[in-house]
Amino acid sequence: KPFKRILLTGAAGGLGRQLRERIKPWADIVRLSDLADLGPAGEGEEVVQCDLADKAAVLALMEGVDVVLHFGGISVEAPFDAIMQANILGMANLYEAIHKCGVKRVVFASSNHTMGFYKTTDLVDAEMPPRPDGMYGISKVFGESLSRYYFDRFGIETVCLRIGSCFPKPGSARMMITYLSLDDLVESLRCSLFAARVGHTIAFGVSDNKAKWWDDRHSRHLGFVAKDSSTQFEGMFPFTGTYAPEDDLAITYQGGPFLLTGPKYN
Ligand code: NAI
Ligand code: 15L
Repeated sequence: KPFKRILLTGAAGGLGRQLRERIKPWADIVRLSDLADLGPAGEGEEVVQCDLADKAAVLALMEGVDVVLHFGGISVEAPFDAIMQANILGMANLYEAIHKCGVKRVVFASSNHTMGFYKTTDLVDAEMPPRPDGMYGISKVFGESLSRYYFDRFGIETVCLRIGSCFPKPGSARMMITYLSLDDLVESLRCSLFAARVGHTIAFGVSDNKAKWWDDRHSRHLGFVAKDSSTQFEGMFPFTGTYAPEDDLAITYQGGPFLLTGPKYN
């Protein structure tokens, strides 16, 4: 197999549980990690339960790892304290361990919420300045910036995949635009891990949906071509013509409902 050991963080999460089997062809051993229980290790698996905010535990977690798929952390808007531990301190711990252990490449599950304050009429690309839509989006911008530094300073390659909405089906009219199928996610991870050279790349993780907010011109070297589209779910979200006034922000900006939470500083 191409890699000896691949580390998947966030392996007990919605995406991690799906990826657990799908990434097995890529490495002799898949090391799965999460704060939450992962059940027993299956064949070709190692299971390590740990908190990303625990520096010593994260260093031990990285021992013997070739490549990392970093999906662990807080995945929605939340009080800043929680985001700070998992997504900011956790990210710093992760990259320090990656550097110390000689890991060559990382795929970081970033988010469309790094750009959530662009308007739904904008076409966004990876070279436009980040405009996060809350503490969660800000923490992902931190992760993108941190990984950029580790590439510039130490040559550790990272693909920051700004995932749209990766769920079995779109859950709203907005997600018809942001939908990423699981198969397309797996393919974008495969491309990110196996492309000859990725340097520090910011890419958008989105299927080939009819309406588009994101332009992938700066990540074509990954070779990712989406095969799926949200059109298969067309008709699920007919426009009713009426919105409550408090929904205005959610309609005007790409971050949608994340705009309505407001900063959760505490
Ligand atoms: P999820 O919330 O289901 O999974 C995240 C996992 O991280 C959980 O199992 C949780 O226990 C773990 N975690 C949280 N704090 C931790 C800590 N301090 N230490 C160790 N583990 C911790 O989220 P989901 O949907 O599976 O997303 C995975 C990743 O992809 C997240 O980083 C999320 O921000 C990102 N993403 C997901 C999108 C989606 O559409 N599902 C869209 C954009 C980004
Ligand atoms: C994200 O970043 C979240 O992790 C996910 O739960 C969805 O809310 C997604 O963005 C989205 O924008 O739909």
